[in-house]
Amino acid sequence: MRVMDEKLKKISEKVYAGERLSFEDGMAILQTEDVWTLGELANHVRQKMHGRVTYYNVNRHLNYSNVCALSCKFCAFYRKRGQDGAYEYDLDRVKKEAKEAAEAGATEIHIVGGLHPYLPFEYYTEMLEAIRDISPQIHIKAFTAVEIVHFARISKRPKDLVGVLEDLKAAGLGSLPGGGAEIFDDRVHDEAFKGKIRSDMWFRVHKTAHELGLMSNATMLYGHIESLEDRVQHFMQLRDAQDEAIEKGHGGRFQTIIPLPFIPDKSELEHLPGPSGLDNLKMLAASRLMLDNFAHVKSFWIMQTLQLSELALNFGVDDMDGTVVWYDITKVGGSDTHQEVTVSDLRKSIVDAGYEAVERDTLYRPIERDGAEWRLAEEVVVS
Ligand code: V47
Repeated sequence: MRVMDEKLKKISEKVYAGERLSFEDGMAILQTEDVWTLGELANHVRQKMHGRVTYYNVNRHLNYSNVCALSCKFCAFYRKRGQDGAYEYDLDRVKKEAKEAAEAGATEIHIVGGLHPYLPFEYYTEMLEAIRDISPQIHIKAFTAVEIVHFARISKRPKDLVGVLEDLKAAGLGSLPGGGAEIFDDRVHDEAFKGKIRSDMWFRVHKTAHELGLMSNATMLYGHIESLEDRVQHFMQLRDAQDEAIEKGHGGRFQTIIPLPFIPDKSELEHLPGPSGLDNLKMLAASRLMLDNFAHVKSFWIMQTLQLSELALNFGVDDMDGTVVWYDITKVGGSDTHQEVTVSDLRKSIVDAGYEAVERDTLYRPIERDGAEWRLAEEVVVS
């Protein structure tokens, strides 16, 4: 027989009363073995916010280079220049990828790369301009906070984040992805990703973007050397920053939290086991419960698996992202987490789980699609 965790009883009262949860509540959530009650609570919030709707999008990832000045222990992607497997795309390759994405009906290109030591700032603005010229309709979600800080350095204005973001925006940047947040804790930072920006800079970049009216996302990389306290602290800091963004009312804010389970293979932390499936479910549910001011919780199925993502729709998740193309099979470039899915597989997964599949653009506006042609659903109603 199922026994309800006593600590979840108090949390349950708060959740049903719509009250904000505390740090201690966050700890109880991550420590509980009563995963079913946790799921019910996260699902209650999810249903209140989104009903049966589950979002997905048709996007392409563009990893322009894996050459990186940093050597983060958790990362299996980076290479040093000249090392076996190191690559960087020239503009022609970027254009080819953009053309393919547009022809495949993608609504978004998600761009991330390493901190390349030699490419000039113009490489990045030209990349954005080239994509915008090929398809003005595609939303460009690009560059993690650490890349933005790198651009400020290479364009010799280390303190001028506004200038850098304005230049990128003028060239076609639509929003910032949530990567590079890892875990907002200095001990973990110094041990696992020393050299990368600390949390204060990550937040400064996102706050600056929000002030310029740009939306952004947030991630948490968990299941490596961090503690449960670190995870809850990470939630609290994100929630505070989102309160501030909403209060300031500049228009920009965090849209989505994407908890990322650490995948140990081929990283310097390969000896660690990585999180379990249960841990992943708990983190998705905890994200929904702790981040009451975030509209969306995304299960990045490429890291979570499609099967777990399907189950997670009952644990607080309302969004399934991934590199999906409407008719085609596609792959994530440059990593060992290669998986393939068609849009119909993804939709089937959502419908089989009892939910309504809604295609969205990057800003969570519903899409009307006819093959590779698409437009915003509101536009259809208006015209
Ligand atoms: O920043 C690196 C993480 C991130 C590993 O904003 C790893 O919509 C697991 O941020 N195991 C990139 N994770 C991915 C990312 C993302 C993905 C999907 C959607 C969005 C969004 C953002 O992946 C990196 C880093 O935090 N990462 N190495 C690893 N071994």
